[in-house]
Amino acid sequence: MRSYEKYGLIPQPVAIQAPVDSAAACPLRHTPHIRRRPEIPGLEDVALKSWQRDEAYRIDFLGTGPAIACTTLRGQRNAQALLKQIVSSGAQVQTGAWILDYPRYQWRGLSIDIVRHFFGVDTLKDIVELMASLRLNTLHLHLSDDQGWRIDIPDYPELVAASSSSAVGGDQGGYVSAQDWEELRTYAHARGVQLVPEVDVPGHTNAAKHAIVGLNSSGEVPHAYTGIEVGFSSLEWKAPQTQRFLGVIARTLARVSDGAVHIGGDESHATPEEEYAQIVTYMAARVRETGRAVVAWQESAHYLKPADYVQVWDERLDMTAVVEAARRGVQIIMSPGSRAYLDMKYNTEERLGLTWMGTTELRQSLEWDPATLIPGVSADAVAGVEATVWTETIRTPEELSYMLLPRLAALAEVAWTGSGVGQWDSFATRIAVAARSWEREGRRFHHSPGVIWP
Ligand code: TNX
Repeated sequence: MRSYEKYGLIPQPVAIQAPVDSAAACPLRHTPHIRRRPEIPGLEDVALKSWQRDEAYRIDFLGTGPAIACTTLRGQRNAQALLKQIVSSGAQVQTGAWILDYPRYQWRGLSIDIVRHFFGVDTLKDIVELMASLRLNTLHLHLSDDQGWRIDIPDYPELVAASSSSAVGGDQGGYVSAQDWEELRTYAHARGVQLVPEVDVPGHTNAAKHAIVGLNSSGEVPHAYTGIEVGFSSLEWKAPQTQRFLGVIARTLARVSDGAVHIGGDESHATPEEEYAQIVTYMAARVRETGRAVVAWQESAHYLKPADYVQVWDERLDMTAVVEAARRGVQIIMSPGSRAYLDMKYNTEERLGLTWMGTTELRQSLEWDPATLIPGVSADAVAGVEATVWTETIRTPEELSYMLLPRLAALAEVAWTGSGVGQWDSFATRIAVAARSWEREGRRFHHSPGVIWP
């Protein structure tokens, strides 16, 4: 075990200097001394992007306690999250030690499907806490799908009235009110996590069409849906309410977003190509008008503009449009199904999860490099990494935790350090220490092979 591995740091910081063991221990429980300054000692000559400098920090372990140097509150929060991991590990740090750190990718996310099964603000807050501990900064919430509608839209009260109570398998639904959202947002901001709301169009819209007659050109609404098929529903460009609906959704989500609005665009197998282009183009334009950034799944890559984001999820599909988008200046978020889909089963024996991308153990979530995943997409075009969890089979907060952990920690390591290739041995040692904190916090996690769990 290398000396720093006993601290259970995840993600691994850029540089750690540990002095000889004979030095006196730093009193870790002293409130850290925090200094904001224009330059962080040790990073003066490192070429960093301005957002990286904002997130960077240095911790010196002194005889008087830890001292944090950072340029912004973001850096300070990152430092505090790391200090918390050290303290929870129970290990000592000698005076004279220091840590210098900054992230490789700016977008370090987790997306949660709260439609197939509903998870409310208390569960989401708990996940925000977990994210902050892993220095993740983006919580993307999937708020609409065939099975339900999960956010109150004041201009269309019928959405939650008619479509929020349903969920997969006839289970209980729910929705997030404006007040719930603000509560979650305040909580997330205090921990450095931004919220990205998603309403998925033009597919995955059975619940919207069930609630709003005017989204159906036939004038008849479809039945509520509680199965787990995908790709059968579609908005219709010519239906009387479609354009108004898209505009209202774009404006409402822009108001509750922290910078980006996700418009979906995936698996629209029931949408004719021409209508797909009309709807995605129209919706993206409505979002851009609000000043928010557009995010969409990879199928819509062809319709996105520079400064939009495209989220890659099925690396088996043809990547031509994604590569072209990246060349135009569209930023890429990497959520490859075989690595980042935390609803895939760990192994074939598991009760929970799906297998359309195979099974995914911890090591597979770790050992990949977003910069080389898609030939033709340059490292500079990659904005970051997002883990996703879809909840067709996941019904309780305990089950959700079990699917997230330990794999979310591997994705956080990739997003922060840039690549998990070659990191397994070190990671496996560190995660065994980190898992002791999860146990204390009552978080359920899967005991992936290759780790000596507590
Ligand atoms: C694909 S990923 C979907 C979701 C499913 C998920 C299940 C994506 C953009 N669409 O609708 O829930 O697979 O793993």
